[in-house]
Parts: sequence; C-alpha cells; structure tokens
Amino acid sequence: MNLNFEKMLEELDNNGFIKVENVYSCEQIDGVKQEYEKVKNKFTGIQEDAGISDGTKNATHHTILMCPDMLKLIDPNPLHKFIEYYFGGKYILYTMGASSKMPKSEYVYTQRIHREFYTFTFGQRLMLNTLIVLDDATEESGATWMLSGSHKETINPDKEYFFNNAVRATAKKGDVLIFDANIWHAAGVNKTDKAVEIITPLFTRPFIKQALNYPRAFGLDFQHTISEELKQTLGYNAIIPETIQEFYKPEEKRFYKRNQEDEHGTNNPH
Ligand SMILES: O=C(O)CCC(=O)C(=O)O
Ligand SMILES: [Fe+2]
Repeated sequence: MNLNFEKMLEELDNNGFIKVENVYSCEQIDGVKQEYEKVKNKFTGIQEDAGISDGTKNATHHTILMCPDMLKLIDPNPLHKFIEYYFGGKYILYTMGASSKMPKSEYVYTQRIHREFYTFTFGQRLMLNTLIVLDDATEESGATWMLSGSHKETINPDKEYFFNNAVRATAKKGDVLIFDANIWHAAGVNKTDKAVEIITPLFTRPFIKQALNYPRAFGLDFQHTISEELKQTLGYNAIIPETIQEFYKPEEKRFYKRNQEDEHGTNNPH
C-alpha cells in the first residue's frame, strides 16, 4: 500500500474522516466473518445474563478475545505506520469489536448519533477509529453518516441538523474508514436483505485507560508468544502495575515502559 501520510492527515484533520481502499483482501475478510459467525451466540448469552441484551443486540465488544483470526487484522496492522504518524508516536488498542446491521432496518445501537469519545479533545490526537468494512456499505445498505468537520466543534447536533448535513461514507468490503473519535456520526439503516458487518479497532495514546484490560484479559504470559507489534498494540508495554513488586522493576522489565511517551516532549509534531 502506497499512502501519502501528509495528505491523509490533512484530510483527516479537516473533515474528521478518510477512507483507505483495499486494505484487506476479500479472502481475509471472509475468514474473519466465518469465525465471527461462530461466536455471536456466546456474546448474546453473556449479554442476556447481564440483563442488557436490548441495548447490545447485533453488537459484540472485545470480540478479539474469542476470535484469533480477527486479531490478525491488526497483527500486522497494514495501517500501523500511519497510526504512529497520526499519534506522533506509540499507540495502544482501546477496544476492538464487531457489529451487524441486520437486514430490513433492524436496529443496532450504533445508529444513534454519537461520538466515540465524548470528551472534546480540541484537536489533540488522542483516539482514532479505524472501522473495517466487512460488506459493501452503500446508502441502501447502511453506510455510516459522518458530520464532516464536527470533530472540531463543541456542538451536540440534534437529529434534524445531523441528518440534513451529514454525508454518507460509502465503502467496499476490505476498505477502512479512519475517523477522529470526536466526529459526530451514526451507522446507517440497512434496507437490503443481507447483513452488513463492520469491525471497529479504536486506538489511543498509551496513557489512556483501555476499555478492557487486554494484557490481563489475554494473560501476562501471552506477551511472550506474540509479535512485538501486537505486544505493543494490546498494551503490554503500558500495563498498570497492581502491586508494589510489579511497580519496582529494572528498566527492561518495567510494566509501563518509558518509550510509551516521547521523552523530548515533542509528540504530535504535525
Ligand atoms: O456501523 C457503522 O457504520 C458505524 C459503527 C459505529 O459508529 C461504531 O461502532 O461506533
Ligand atoms: Fe461509532
């Protein structure tokens, strides 16, 4: 993939979102979809047990814990270099789940007008969504609504304003929609008779708390079995110690590594 980072960043800063085409092959996406199909029921059971299944219908969170092929989408991450460029240094995974816009306009909560990150960051690059398109997203099949430029404004648009001014981010299977976590957006309604699915890896600077503690969830030993890139992405270089013994470590064994921050204080040089 030959990407012009400077141009991408400019568009991302201006509009709040960009599309990168053909990041994944159809074969890779098909494998991930098959794997996902097999775990959906497990999530439904957990959501029902928690008494929250109405709100979470057609969505699964931290799905990578049950789907090793899905995890491979970010190991290696074809967009790794751009994400580092965006953050001006290291980053970690905040969350990675999947959701389905089921046929015939069935509801999923991501259709609400929302920001991924409600804390307004005034253009500071703290959190980035890299939505992976698993099925072609057309206006008819529920392409995401994006309120272009709204990541730069302290607004809370009402429905009328949002749907009159937002644009549709149509995309093809294997594309990735990269967007600022402060942009107001909403999943579209799928009026076709075929499900349309997505995966949303969200990344942050390493000092931000993950939505689930991935290093503890996968287990501390897991880091010795995986690539350096995945180790970094899952947060193994930015673990919060739980005991004083875990806190006091020689440099190379530190739980929260020094290199997670730019020692020179020049992060985000753009
Ligand atoms: O499905 C979509 O088009 C958008 C999904 C979304 O906004 C989310 O997962 O937070
Ligand atoms: Fe969203």
